[in-house]
Amino acid sequence: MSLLITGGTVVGPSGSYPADVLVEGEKIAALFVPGGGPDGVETVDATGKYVIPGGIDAHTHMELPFGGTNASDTFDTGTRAAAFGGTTTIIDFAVQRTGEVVQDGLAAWHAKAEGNCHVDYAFHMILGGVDDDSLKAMDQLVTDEGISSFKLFMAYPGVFYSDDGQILRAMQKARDNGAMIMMHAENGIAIDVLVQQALSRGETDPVHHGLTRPEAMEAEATHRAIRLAEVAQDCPLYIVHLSASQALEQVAAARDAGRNVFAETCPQYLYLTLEDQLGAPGFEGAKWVCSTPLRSGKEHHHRDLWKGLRSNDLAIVSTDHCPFCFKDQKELGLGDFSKIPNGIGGVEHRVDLVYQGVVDGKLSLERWVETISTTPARMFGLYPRKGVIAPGSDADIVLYDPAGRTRISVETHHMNMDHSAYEGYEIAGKVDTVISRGTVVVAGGAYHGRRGHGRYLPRGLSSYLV
Ligand code: DUC
Ligand code: ZN
Ligand code: ZN
Repeated sequence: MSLLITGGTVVGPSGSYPADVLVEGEKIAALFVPGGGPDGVETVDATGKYVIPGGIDAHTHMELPFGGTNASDTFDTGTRAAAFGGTTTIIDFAVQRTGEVVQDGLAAWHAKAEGNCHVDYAFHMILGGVDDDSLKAMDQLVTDEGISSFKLFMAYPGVFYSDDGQILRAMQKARDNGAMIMMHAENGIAIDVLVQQALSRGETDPVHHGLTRPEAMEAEATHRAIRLAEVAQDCPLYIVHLSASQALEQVAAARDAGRNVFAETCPQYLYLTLEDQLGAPGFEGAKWVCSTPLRSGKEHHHRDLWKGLRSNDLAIVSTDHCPFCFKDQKELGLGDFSKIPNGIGGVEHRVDLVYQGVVDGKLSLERWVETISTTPARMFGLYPRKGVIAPGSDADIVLYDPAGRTRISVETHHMNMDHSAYEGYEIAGKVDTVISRGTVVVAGGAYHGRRGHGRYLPRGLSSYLV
């Protein structure tokens, strides 16, 4: 089936220009000067709208077992919500639990996702234990399974934690096979001491989650990860969910020195604060317990992160979508903040929230598209199949209406959560139409997609490898 998108402005990292876009089957077939496309083809009128490549959320956790419960979005509910928000690809984290065979963890993730996704999906692999077997498995995943990135944790001792020796070994392996090491950079051993000390003083409210994970612990771990990657002959390193100015300084210094170091941030660190959300009265702040934590609005983190996005020291905005309901899930931590499951849901709102940065003059239109779609595709081996409006690419296309408005609320969102981290936020723009591999899945606020439409995407190596 053919579809001609007419009258819109195509936006990509290198510029914006009026063009009509012809979709044939699942692919983009051609771009035309306005009015230059074929006759007799079904058309979609994009007059006044931006025509952008579908969003790619490179960091989600559907159904993640965490803190005695599971993230509340399934691949079904989470990818449907993603589609509503203009995200047509997710890269979720398959998990190898400590002691488990890596390939078994991967098979379990495929079983959760297969046949359930509304948009395309790929996997990174969390290594819960680096040993001879998992190091060998890294090669097999890169070569045979289309998984070219591995997440390690400097946080969560006893759960996902890797020590420095394990991290170094995994980095050396990645240097050899071309994979990317993704790092949760917080000093979990020291943080656990601070947590126990706070609890013993009777400091049990959610805000203490943030206060016991200070900026210095993120900056120190970020620095350590960068130096370990240097020892591993400049293994490609990607810092996930970067939240703090001093951690950003470490990344910027490494990049200035020409190092193979990249980083992402998330909307929660661009908009929400330790005082206003995590510090909400009573137990309310539990909604915003995530790690890394929200940072103080009295410091300069938020401003610095926007600047980092402009300067490319921050390459990507992902969500770290890891939703838990307040009732029964966040409530596991009543009376003890350390038992609150860590995570915020936002897969539906990333495209809008970063667009608001364009409206606010913090980001260019082109950089918006780059940080939410093109760079994630390049960073994680999906380009040019994804992340660009160009002939031959998958027809994952969003028509975005700059004259529209979006009000974020639990009443209207599609994620499986009983609250919204962004309740009441108003965005001066709106996702209008969403096309996934040539199929219109969202139009006029209505859903036309289906569970099972989304396919697994084996990935190649990062385009940014040096
Ligand atoms: N951080 C979170 O907030 N949730 C899941 C895992 C993580 O690292
Ligand atoms: Zn993490
Ligand atoms: Zn995460």
